[in-house]
Amino acid sequence: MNDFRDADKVWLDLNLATMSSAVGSDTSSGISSGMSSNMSPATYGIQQSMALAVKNGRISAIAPMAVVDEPLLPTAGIAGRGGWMTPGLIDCHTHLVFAGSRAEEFEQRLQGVPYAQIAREGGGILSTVRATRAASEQQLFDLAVPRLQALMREGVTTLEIKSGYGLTLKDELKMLRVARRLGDAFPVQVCTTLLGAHALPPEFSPEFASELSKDRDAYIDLVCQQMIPAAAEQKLADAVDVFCEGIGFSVAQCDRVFKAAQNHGLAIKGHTEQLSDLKGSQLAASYGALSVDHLEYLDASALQPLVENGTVAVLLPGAFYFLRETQRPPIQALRDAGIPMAIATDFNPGTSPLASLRLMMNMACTLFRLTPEEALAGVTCNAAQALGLSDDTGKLVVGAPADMLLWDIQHPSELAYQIGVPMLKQRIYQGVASDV
Ligand code: DI6
Ligand code: FE
Repeated sequence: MNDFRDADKVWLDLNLATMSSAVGSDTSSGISSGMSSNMSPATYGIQQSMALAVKNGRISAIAPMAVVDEPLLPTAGIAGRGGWMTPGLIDCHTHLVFAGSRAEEFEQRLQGVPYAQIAREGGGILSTVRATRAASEQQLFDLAVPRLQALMREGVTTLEIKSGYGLTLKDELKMLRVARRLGDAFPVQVCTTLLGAHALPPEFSPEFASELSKDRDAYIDLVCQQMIPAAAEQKLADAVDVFCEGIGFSVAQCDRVFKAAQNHGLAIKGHTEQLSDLKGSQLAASYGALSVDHLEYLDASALQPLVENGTVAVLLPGAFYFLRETQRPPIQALRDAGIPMAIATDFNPGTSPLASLRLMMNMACTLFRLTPEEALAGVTCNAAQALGLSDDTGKLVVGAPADMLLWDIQHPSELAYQIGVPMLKQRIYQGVASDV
């Protein structure tokens, strides 16, 4: 009871979806316990009729209402009552900072021009690169704010933001500084990722010289010798990512990027197997990658490196949907192998202009056949793991960061079910609540 009396804030009469014993949250079980990710029917780590206390930005106590002596609590300390509480939502893969629009490209694609062809012809990612290079740091910040606010209004308390539309040392660092500033300016945690190896910038393109592969390697030199050291030294990046793809970079080039990232103490992530099976996921996992992302073309028989290295599979159903892909990630194989699955928006102007993590939960269920419980784990505890955050992040457990959401719902399965109707009552970041 003292934990509650001494707390900064207390919430009463809660139903908790703690996610602490939810599907996919036990990553220690590995491949041998193939049932681990799917055996408990929709538990969400539920605890009903509970009280929860917060002190110094962390969850300090969780107890049944029956043992909390309410008259002894200071009235001013009671921050909320009733409803369902979940961990704050974590969007572990976004390209939130960019300038320009790709609406015309959307029209082109609807007329049948493939994404890869648009990219090869200098559109796609490179059109966003041109607009992002031309934009000032302040302009990029201002453009990103409404996107960030849209995610926050839905309950996002942590998100990752990648660079990758600058592709020069100066412009990549500019993007990362904007990402850091967003985290300083708003009540949200921002993790930053350097994605210098996103596309070959025009000045390295074959028209400027004779041999394609030589140009790509020269650009990878720039990523490894200048961007990664500078981003690490200026503490602008927490992780390094690559686009391992025919229209991106080869496995050998990604290998060089990962080595440089490792040498500079940065975490590793990969856009892998989105459009073809180059085996980038296995490479990234061999470097102990936090996550491999997309995975539509991942070979279901090659998951052992992910299991051995505790690499999270990040599913991006928005990009799958927006590109009207038909090849699905090997969900059942990932589930059988006990590989934690996270879900993210991949918010970006080309393949996923969709700033709704709850819509992604819905799509993960409808398009990829995840359960609503797996979807919630995918945007809480498993997304935290994909960002290398502490083990208790993304869960309602004592000691965890007090990033929490209070919902007006009957059951947590509603979070993946109903989209567009406001259900969030309170968003709590580091123990501080704001009404939504
Ligand atoms: N895969 C994606 O889905 C995004 N980047 C990547 O490597 C798309 C980026 C874009 O089209 O602007
Ligand atoms: Fe992406």
